[in-house]
Parts: sequence; C-alpha cells; structure tokens
Amino acid sequence: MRPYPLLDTINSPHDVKRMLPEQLPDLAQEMREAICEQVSKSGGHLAPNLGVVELTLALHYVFDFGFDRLLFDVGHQCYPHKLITGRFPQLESLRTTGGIAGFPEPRESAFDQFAVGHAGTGISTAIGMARGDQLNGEIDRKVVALVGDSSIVNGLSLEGLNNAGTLQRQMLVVLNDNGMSIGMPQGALAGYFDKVRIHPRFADLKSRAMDVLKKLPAGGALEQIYNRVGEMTKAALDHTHLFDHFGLLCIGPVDGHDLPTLIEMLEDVKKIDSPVLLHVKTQKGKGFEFSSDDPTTFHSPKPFVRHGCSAELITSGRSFTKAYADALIDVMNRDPKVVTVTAGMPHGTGLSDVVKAHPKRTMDVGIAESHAVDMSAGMAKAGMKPFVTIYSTFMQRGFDQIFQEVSLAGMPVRFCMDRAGVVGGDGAVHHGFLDIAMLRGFPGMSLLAAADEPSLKAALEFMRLRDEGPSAVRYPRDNVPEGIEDRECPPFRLGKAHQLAEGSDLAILAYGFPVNHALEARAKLAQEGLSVAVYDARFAKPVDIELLRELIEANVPIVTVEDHHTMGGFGACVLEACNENGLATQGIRRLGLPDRWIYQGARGDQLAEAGIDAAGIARTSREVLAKLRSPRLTGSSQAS
Ligand SMILES: Cc1ncc(C[n+]2csc(CCOP(=O)(O)OP(=O)(O)O)c2C)c(N)n1
Repeated sequence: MRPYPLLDTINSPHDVKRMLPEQLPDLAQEMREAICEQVSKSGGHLAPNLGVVELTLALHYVFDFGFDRLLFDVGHQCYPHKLITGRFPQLESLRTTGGIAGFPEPRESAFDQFAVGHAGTGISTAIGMARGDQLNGEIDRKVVALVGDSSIVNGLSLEGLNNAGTLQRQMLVVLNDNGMSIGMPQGALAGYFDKVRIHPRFADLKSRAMDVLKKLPAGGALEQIYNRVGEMTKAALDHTHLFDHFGLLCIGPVDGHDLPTLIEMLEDVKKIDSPVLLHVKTQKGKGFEFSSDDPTTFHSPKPFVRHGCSAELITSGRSFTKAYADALIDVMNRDPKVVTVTAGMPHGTGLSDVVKAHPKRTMDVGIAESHAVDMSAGMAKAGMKPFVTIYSTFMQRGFDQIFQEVSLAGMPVRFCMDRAGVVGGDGAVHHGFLDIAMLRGFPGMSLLAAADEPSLKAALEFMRLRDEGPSAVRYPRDNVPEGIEDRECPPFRLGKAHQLAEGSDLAILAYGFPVNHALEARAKLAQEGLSVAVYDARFAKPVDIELLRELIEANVPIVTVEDHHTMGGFGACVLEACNENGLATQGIRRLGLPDRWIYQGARGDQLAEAGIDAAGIARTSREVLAKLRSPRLTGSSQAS
C-alpha cells in the first residue's frame, strides 16, 4: 500500500474523535484513496464505500460504537468503518483466504454486530438490539441502522419500519440515499426519493430554520424534541416525509458529504429518545470520476487499472453469467412466451444484456425476491413462461412463495440460479450452497445443473419446453470451461445423466461445474493406472436411477461430487433414491461442502478446502479404491 499518514495513526474510532473537525476531510481523502487502491487490486465493493466515507466518519465521531450499536444493511458499505475500527493494517488481505471480509464480520471485530450481505436486515436487527438493551436496562446504548435507499424498500425493511415506530426509546435509521441501487433503483419509492431529494429544504437548511421555529407546536412530545435539538435540525424536520407516517421523526435530506452539518445533526439526533430517520443524500462513487460517473460498473468491480481519471477493468474470461444471458436471449428469440425477472440484479445476472434484446419481456422488480417469485407464478398462470434469474443465495428469500404459489399451484416457473456453490471473495454471506436442499422437497420440481456453456444452453431449452411443473438450474460464479469442443452435449432428458468418460474401477457422478474437476481428477488417476468413468449427472431431481442400478449391480464404487452442502444435496438425493429402490449404498461416497461455514477467499481455495477440486476428488477416489483393494476388506466393503 502507498503511505497513508493520517490513516496510519487511526487504531480505533477514539483516534478519529481526537482529531479536529477540520482534519477530517483530509482523513476522508486518504480513506477514499486507500479503498480505491485496494479494490483496484483485489476487486470488491467500491462505489458504495466511496459514497459513505464522510457519513461513516461523522457517525463514529458522534457515537461510540464500542458501546453503542451500528447495524449495517447489506454491509457492502462497511469498508470505511473497517478502516477506522482497527482494520486498516489488514486492508491488503481484503476478501482473501484468512484475511478480512468484504462485509461486516463479528469474528473480526466487536464493532461489527452481524455478518451480513443480504439486504433488508438492518432495521429489524437494530430494533431487536434496541429492545434487548432496553429490557436489560441498558438504555444508554444508542442504536443506529445504516440503510441504502434501494434496500429500505425491501419487504423486510418495511416490516421493520412498520414496527420501529412502536419503540419507546432512541433508535436512529440513517437512510443513505444515493439515488442508486447497483443499477437504477426500481419502483414507486425510488420515484418518491427522487422528489424528496430535490426538495428545497436540502438546498438551504439554515434559512428555513427561522420559519420552522415560528411554527413550533406548543406543548407535548414534539416540543420537548424541538427544545433538545439545534436550529439546523429543527429546520430539517420533515413532517411530510413518508416514514413520518410510520411513527419515525424524519429529518433531512441533508448533505452526506458536509461533515460539519452531519456531525451537528447527529449530535442533535442522538439526544432524541424516540425513533428517528435521518435522510442523508450522498453521491455513490464519490471521489473518482470513473466511479461517480459509472457507479454501476464500479459498484463491485473486478480488479482494475487506473489511468488518470479513468479506469480499465481487467477482464478475465467468459463467465457463466454472460453465457447465460446469451443463451436466454436465444431462447427468448425463439419463444415469445418466455419472460425473465430479476430482483435488483440486472448486472450481476446478465439481464442488463437481455433487456437490450427484449426490453418488454425483461423485468427488474428491485430488491424484492419474494415478489419476483410470486409475480412469476402469476405470469405462469396467465400463460407465460417465466425465467426467474436470481443468485442462489437470494433465492432463499422466495422459499415460501415457491411452496405455495409455485409448487402447490403446479406453476411452471423456471429458476435460473447464478452464483450456485462457493462464490469466492464475497464469502459466507453469498455462498449458494442450500438451493438443492431447499428446492428438492417441493413436489413437481425438477432440479438441473450446468457444467459448461453447451449444457447450460441445453438445460435452458429443456426448461423452456417443460410445462409440467417448476424447474431450476444452477451454475457457478466462474468462467465457462474453454477448449471443450470435443465434449458431446445431447439434449437434456428428464432424470438422465450423461456419460463423459468411460472407466471400470470407479464412477464419479458430478453435478454441475464439478464435472470439470472430476474430468481433471480422472486424468490424474489415469496416470496412476486407475480407470475412472465420469458422468455429468445433470439432474438431482429426479436422479438417474437406471444408471445407479447399473453401476451398483456391477459393483462399481461411486463418488458423487457437488458444489453444495452434502446435507440435502445431490449425493443425498442419490442415497435416498438408491434406498427407495432397494440398491445398496455402501459403495457410494459423497463429496460436497462440509457442515461448517467457509469464509471469503479465492473460489479455488474454497473448493480445495471442501475437497471438491480436482486434487480433492482424485484423493477421495484413491481412498475409495484403496479401501476396496485392501486385502482385509476385500469382499466385505465392496458395493454389492
Ligand atoms: C436480498 C438481497 N438481494 C439482492 C442483493 C444484491 N445487492 C447488493 S447491494 C444492492 C444494492 C443496494 O442498494 P442500496 O441499498 O441503495 O445501497 P447502495 O449500493 O446504493 O449504497 C443489491 C441489490 C442483496 N445484497 N440482498
């Protein structure tokens, strides 16, 4: 890292508090530089963090989060907070194996309350801590939730806000309004914030102060509040604000880059012992032209190189996301009934390309996964073929809708789950390791996985044609394998695996991307004289029971591999199907993600940790074969 003289002196927020207010802008500048320098090397969230530097400094300047509570929503904007809570020396390890996480992480610091990465949780957890502290008699602890303008309209946030007004104590919701989601914010409330943001109040707070003072109501709780806060805060009170009707005292919008105003207002607001919403206007990506001009590209960029005012992303191969977008465009070209929906992730899921080709049939509903699922169920009922394009980890928000409006109703909604499996730098909060377990119990559901680009295309075509019930395909946060022109890819047939390589000593049944590692493992094992067959399992529901019968009856040991929790995953589907069909299961060994959390790091490290990279698969295959060949065990442990 380059030298950062002021940041170097900050070991805790107390060091920030010791600084003179006029020194803070220089510290803010260094923080932006340090974040940008690091993200350019490691990738990570950039624009959201650059936008909250002053806001974070002001919050730590006024509150004492060693004692008070700071709850982040999403948490992708926590880098400035990490820098001043003792983690600047570890910044170079951001998002790496054993390093600091890109999201709040209580294992790292007592300044972080929850490990978060999913939107909408900040207000509810803040209310919970506020209530808990109150019940414990710790009423002096202040509670603050920091929430973005696109996350505050998430259903969970609104459930929290609906309850917040009932709190009989201090709680502050800081609304960080930068007018952006990852891309453009969606929906009516985004339009509402647009209007509030340009209200003249924001332009000239001080001159309004006198007007407001003249209109002070006499007596009651409001008067007490007015008596406690300064002129500027009085001027910024907004009784017409939407969230005022939720029982929160609403203040703002205020300029989130004006440190003196922010500090003054936070000092005031801190004294109010009822729920308050401070509406703060910030600029996403502030500080660098490239990120403020294009906060979507620089929301969470891959590593990049800076050239003066601009920056160039370092490209690295063709992603499954890109392959999916191209395949979906093709499906939509051929079938006018196909529509696709994203919940606030057009860029991450590739739908920003699809929308250009099919603007009317591509929909972004904002961060509203449950709604995306039910809206898709409604469209299916109306005769459309909805493809819900979603990250595996965020699918979890749609569980109950799949239960009732999709599965029970028999609606042929198609789920296309990106980022299935371990996700690398984003770490535990974003791994998609439960989708098979979550979906397999739904009657009528078919579960598919794609190993490469041709199989992703074939899976989508199968799903397009399947109207008998819901279906879901999973694919990873990875590049599609290259140089696979020789690999055959016949059309998907329900419940049928596809053999990719022959062998007689052992069969590897891999589900989805691990097929590629299985083939690599096979090549290693072949050098050792072992003959291993590799199958692309293609379906976890239903599994290929005929293939299993054939292998088990021929005494061929089986290793199943998946980038999913072994509990409830593909291997579990295999074991259960064998059991139901009277097939012996002793010869089956399952490989997958363990029953513990895997944290941030390179995806390759995470796969290796779980033993599902090529080396791990080869190791387990050797073990299985060695056990079978052991003279002591021969006969007794063979699959029979
Ligand atoms: C449940 C859920 N869905 C989707 C996402 C992906 N996501 C991460 S940040 C983000 C945008 C958040 O916008 P906002 O809260 O306004 O914060 P900003 O990035 O603008 O600072 C989205 C959609 C998520 N984290 N959680």
